[in-house]
Amino acid sequence: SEAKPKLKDPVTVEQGSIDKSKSDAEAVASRITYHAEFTSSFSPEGFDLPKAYFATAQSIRDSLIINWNATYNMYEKMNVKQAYYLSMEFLQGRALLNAIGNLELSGAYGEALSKLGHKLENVVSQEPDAALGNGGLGRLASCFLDSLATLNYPAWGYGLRYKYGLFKQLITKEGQEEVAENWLEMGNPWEIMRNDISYPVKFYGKVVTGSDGKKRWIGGEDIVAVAHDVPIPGYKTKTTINLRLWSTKVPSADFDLSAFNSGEHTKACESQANAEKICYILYPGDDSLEGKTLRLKQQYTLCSASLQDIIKCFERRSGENARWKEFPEKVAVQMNDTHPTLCIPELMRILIDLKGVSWNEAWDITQRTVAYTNHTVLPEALEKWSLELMQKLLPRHVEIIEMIDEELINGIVTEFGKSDPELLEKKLNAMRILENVELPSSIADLFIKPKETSVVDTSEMSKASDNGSIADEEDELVENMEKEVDLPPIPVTPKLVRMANLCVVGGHVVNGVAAIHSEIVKQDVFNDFYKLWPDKFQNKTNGVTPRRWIYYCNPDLSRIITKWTGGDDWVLNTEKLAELRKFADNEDLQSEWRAAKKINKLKVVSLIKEKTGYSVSPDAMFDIQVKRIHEYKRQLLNILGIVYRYKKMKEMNAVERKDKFTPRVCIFGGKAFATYAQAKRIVKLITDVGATINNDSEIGDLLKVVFVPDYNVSVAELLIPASELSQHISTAGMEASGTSNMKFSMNGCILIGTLDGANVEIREEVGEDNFFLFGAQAHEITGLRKERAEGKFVPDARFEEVKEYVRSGVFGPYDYDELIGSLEGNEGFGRGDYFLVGKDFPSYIECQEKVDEAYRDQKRWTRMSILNSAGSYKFSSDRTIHEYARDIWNIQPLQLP
Ligand code: B1H
Repeated sequence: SEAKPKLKDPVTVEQGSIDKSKSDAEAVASRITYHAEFTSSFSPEGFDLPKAYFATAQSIRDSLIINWNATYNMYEKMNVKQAYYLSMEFLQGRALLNAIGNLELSGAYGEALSKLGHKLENVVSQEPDAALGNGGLGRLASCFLDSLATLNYPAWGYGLRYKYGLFKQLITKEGQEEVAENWLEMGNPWEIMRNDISYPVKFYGKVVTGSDGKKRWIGGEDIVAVAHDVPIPGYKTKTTINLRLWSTKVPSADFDLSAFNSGEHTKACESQANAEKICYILYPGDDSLEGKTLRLKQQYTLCSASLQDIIKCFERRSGENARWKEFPEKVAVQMNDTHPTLCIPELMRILIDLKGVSWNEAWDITQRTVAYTNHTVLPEALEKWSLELMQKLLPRHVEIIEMIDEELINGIVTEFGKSDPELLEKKLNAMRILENVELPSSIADLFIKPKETSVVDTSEMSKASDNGSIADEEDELVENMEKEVDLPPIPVTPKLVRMANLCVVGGHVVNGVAAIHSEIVKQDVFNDFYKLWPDKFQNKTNGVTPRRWIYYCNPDLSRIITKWTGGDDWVLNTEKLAELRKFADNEDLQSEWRAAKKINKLKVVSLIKEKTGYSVSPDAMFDIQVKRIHEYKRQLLNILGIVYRYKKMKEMNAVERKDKFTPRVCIFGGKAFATYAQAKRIVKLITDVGATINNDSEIGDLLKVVFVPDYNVSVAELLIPASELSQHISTAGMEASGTSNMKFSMNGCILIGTLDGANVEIREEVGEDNFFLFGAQAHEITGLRKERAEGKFVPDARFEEVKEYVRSGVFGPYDYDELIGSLEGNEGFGRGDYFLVGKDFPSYIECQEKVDEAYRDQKRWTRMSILNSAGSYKFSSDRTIHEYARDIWNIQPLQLP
């Protein structure tokens, strides 16, 4: 009985994880069959692939739970400072192969499954992608979790458990269609639902002041957020950190039993449905007031539940010694973009209203705890919430935000004095958190106002309009104008909360995500703040995990790297990749390198056949652009370049064509936001161009154009290893960083791109000769737009020719006027070629000619390819995470013995 563990003893890592000495295929197989029988949600007979996937995942989950518990217990005991990464998006992709690999059990699992009649790779591909994100921002969060666990940093992620992942994209004759992605339909073997970890979250209601002078937020709508934990295993370490995702429900007492019994079923279920829909989908459409309200509820749920959890943990770990001013010594909260900005007023509210901390101390604690990462400088993407909506939904938070704004105003007045009212007004307008909200009269009196005649900015209005108040004001405006023709226009000025300004003011660090982007953040977007608080601003160039993005997705290349760098330690120390440089011209390495690429290309040939029906040649150059479809990312430039190429081919005879052009398969992938009409037209054009070119027997394998539907992490894991050229061609200054550029480069793909985002640093690292550069630079863009607006821009004849060709109907009857028209004229945003496709077109197609030439010399190309992998080591998210840990969070690694 001595040897038997008592029930209350926690299972140790040694007891629970698969013991290395016994981790042979048999031990693994017996675990899998155990789960197939006892924890499976499948019928008893048979062991087909879906069941094999679940049983396999559950068997590895056991090991993850053991390691999770051990890691958690260590953090509890050691009470070290922990970082919390709050994000509306986590684009995790599949987990099984990653978990098996990180626990170094690939061999055992491969063998065990083959004994059970399956191939590991087939089992792995059963897993649906966890697509709780839409693009780079969410995938970055997932790469960060991988690095945090691998590097043994005490850290957790917090997000929402969306019932439906990012929509599934169908490509039909009409273009893109969206279908709900029910990723949880078959159950999710990775999550552990914590029924005992839930927090109340409140909306609406009102603020009252008690007899003690304390504010209390009462009434309103109450929901509950419930924790679901997803273990995140590090690579070759026991550290297993946590991604805690919240789902929402009503407090159980809220079910209206009597309404249900009296037949009012819908009414009885209403509050349930209301609460649950918060976690239905990521980024619900927000054109309606309901949509906006739901998005704000999502953001607040994430912030409130996570902070309550973090605070509870702080109190528990600190015990009786808990002192609030030490909170920032135990907790670092990172806000992934502005979506979790409500952390700031929520932490203030909890500290002041619930914990009795004074305003000044709460402000000091909040500022020292939170930090903000900016991911975009596009003005329309910098979130602004209607003050009116926020006031209704979160009345106490608005009081706090108003206080913060007032203190900021006072600070600005102190800083700049009252002697130059014009300068002061400029600063206040740029820096205030509240927009279009009156200044305190003592300050407003400084400015003698000329009569208001400001023009209404309709684009801003459509984003900011919330509950019809703007429409009402507009109606009133029209009515007034009809009555009295001479009336000056009444300014329509919705009151707004600028979330980014709140983040800059409320956090201790603001960081951009690539060197050039961080400069734009400092010199342009937040320049007034930068001048005031230069030390607050930092750069943290993004990175990607080399585990998922080379080691697991490209096993053939990985074996070669391991062989030529003398071991597999490059997976943890990517600097070792640089050792490939000295072999860049070695013929043996070159031929192995090309063979690996060929194997990966063959996989993509099958993928393309399966998903699109098109047959493509594995001997042609694979030229890939995969990312969200957006005008600034300029898929339009790419497809117009292809159209130009096709037109030139058609003008030549077969011999000339073969002489001039290198055979290419041009691959596109990416989703357009469901309501982004222009992006959807771009998808339609790509597929129409593909349909014409791919069926043109004269052209054959010289040019193919395919749109791979439903681009996601798993599709990326196939495409990136097979890529030879990839396109990162955004209008300079508009792509904050990009992260696929890093993944492509690591996998020996050569980039064609503008000097934008992380391209700038990639080019520096891999060498100018190994990067195809074209296009205008960021500092020229404003001037170029001005030149256009003044009608001084003369488009290149080749650009005119290509637009005309599309309009001529060669690619089908679809009316492309609105798309092509956006590249013409001289007007505002999205029109008058705002993204400068026409300006960059000549340098782009000339650069593509250089690509053709380089590819013809396969030795030269392979050298460039090797030098890309070798030079990509800086872009490991391990490097990025070390920098965040050191410069922002001040956390130290802590490893299980
Ligand atoms: C990035 C977003 C984003 N920046 C709002 N901003 C969204 C903002 O639907 N929304 O509300 C969705 C996404 N995503 C990306 O972040 C940048 O464009 C990339 O350049 C960058 O690499 C990535 C990670 O930093």
